[in-house]
Amino acid sequence: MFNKAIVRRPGKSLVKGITTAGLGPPDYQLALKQHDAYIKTLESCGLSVTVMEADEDYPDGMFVEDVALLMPGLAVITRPGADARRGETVSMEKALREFFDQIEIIEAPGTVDAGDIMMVGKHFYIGLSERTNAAGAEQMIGHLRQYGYDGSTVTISEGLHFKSSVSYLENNHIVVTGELVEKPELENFYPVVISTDGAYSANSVWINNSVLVPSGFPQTSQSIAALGYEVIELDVSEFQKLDGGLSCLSLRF
Ligand code: CIR
Repeated sequence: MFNKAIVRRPGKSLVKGITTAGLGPPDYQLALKQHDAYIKTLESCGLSVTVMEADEDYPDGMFVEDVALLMPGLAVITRPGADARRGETVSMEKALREFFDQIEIIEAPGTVDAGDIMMVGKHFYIGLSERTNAAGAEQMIGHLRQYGYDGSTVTISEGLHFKSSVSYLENNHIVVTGELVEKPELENFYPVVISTDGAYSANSVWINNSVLVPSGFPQTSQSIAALGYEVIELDVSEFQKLDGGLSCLSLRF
């Protein structure tokens, strides 16, 4: 169960965020509205939400999931793979000091975006991607082991992050798409397989038996509801324009 979340408001500079989506620039006012609805939804799932102010120096700053990995008793501050995002960790570390006594930090030459990390109980699957390198994953696993957790790596070649293509819904269920459908590392999970046209919805978020699913993917919603979860659809079109999904917009703990 989660009881808290941290989000950061989008700034006007979001139009300068990193993207490969080719969907045009996001609309700031609409992004704010979608972000408001996202916060309300987290609250409706029982989370107390800390809202950090926008930081105009970091156009991708609202994608807070990438800059820290949180678990009971430990926060690890990452070292984001994109240069333009590296400084996002400074304010996040400050915010997390309120909640965590134990904080570890990924150092150069390691890079980690926590969007590449999927938590399954005490085990963390770490995607090796364009953003997360082997040195970063090795440091991360070292920190995890020190605190009674463990981790393993999965090499990926499609999508921005590992969790762009797979989400853990608890109860051994995953939502999965693309190359990850066939990955031996994930073969013991019960998969909801998403076709390539619905790939964006493979980034869904389990929160206390509800699952947030991006709107516009009825097949995904139906398949997840059929497993017994309450599905909540949310429109995050403006964040999709920056390659961001539902999970990236919050840190849940
Ligand atoms: C980036 O390229 O870093 C941002 N535009 C999108 C980050 C999305 N984060 C995530 O999937 N965890």
